[in-house]
Amino acid sequence: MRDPLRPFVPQYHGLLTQGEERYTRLEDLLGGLARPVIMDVKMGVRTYQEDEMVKCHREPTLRSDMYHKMLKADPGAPSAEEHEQGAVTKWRYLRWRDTTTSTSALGFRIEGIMMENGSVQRDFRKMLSLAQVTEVLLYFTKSRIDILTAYHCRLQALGDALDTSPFFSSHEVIGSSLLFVHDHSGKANVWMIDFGKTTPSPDRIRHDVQWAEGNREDGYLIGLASLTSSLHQAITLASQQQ
Ligand code: I3P
Repeated sequence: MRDPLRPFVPQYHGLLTQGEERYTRLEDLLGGLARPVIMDVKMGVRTYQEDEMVKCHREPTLRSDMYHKMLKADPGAPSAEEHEQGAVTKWRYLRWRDTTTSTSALGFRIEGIMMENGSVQRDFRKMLSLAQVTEVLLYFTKSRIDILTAYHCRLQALGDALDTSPFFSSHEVIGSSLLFVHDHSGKANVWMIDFGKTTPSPDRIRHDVQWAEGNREDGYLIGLASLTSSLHQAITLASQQQ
């Protein structure tokens, strides 16, 4: 891959076959980090593909597991009909997740954080505003300006690479994450991961406009701009605190 995005994705080390199973070998993104602190941020203004929406309208498949996840988070979220059938379609669930988190409004959502003691937090549904995200970033980095600055620089470099990447302009990038990793020594990096729902597009994708049915836009750059701005705010606040 000669694309400018190459330094931002894990290196590919080929396929490995063990018995009946085939594995893809990828670079260990946590290599060289002592007790890493990790944050997964799902990018874009939507996390479902247009095809998933079309399929749901044509031949809806009901998912009771997703109904129960929805019910647990907000008993009032399912409609009367969904309560009756005890299930929702996947598209309905993914859309609900997008509109009740910062995905639709900010173009990204924090999916989970693992701190250096191994504790994992996954419930960031109430983090809807940029100010709330900034608070999470300060918590995640323990307000360390060196780490926040390293992340900010890396996101700026990613933005430059995305601007010139032929891969990016020709693909719809859905459900992909940015993985933030650092440790107490101050090593910090950001990687693009999860391309399971990234598909080639016949038309050029801008990534910086809202999605409308048929335009295939994912809003990835809307999310990157919000995230970069939140990091900038975090650096300002951390500097004032010290
Ligand atoms: C899951 C999340 C995943 C999705 C998965 C959902 O919901 O949206 O991205 O997998 O679908 O259950 P949550 O994070 O709220 O638990 P895909 O990205 O592959 O669609 P699945 O259950 O069909 O795997």
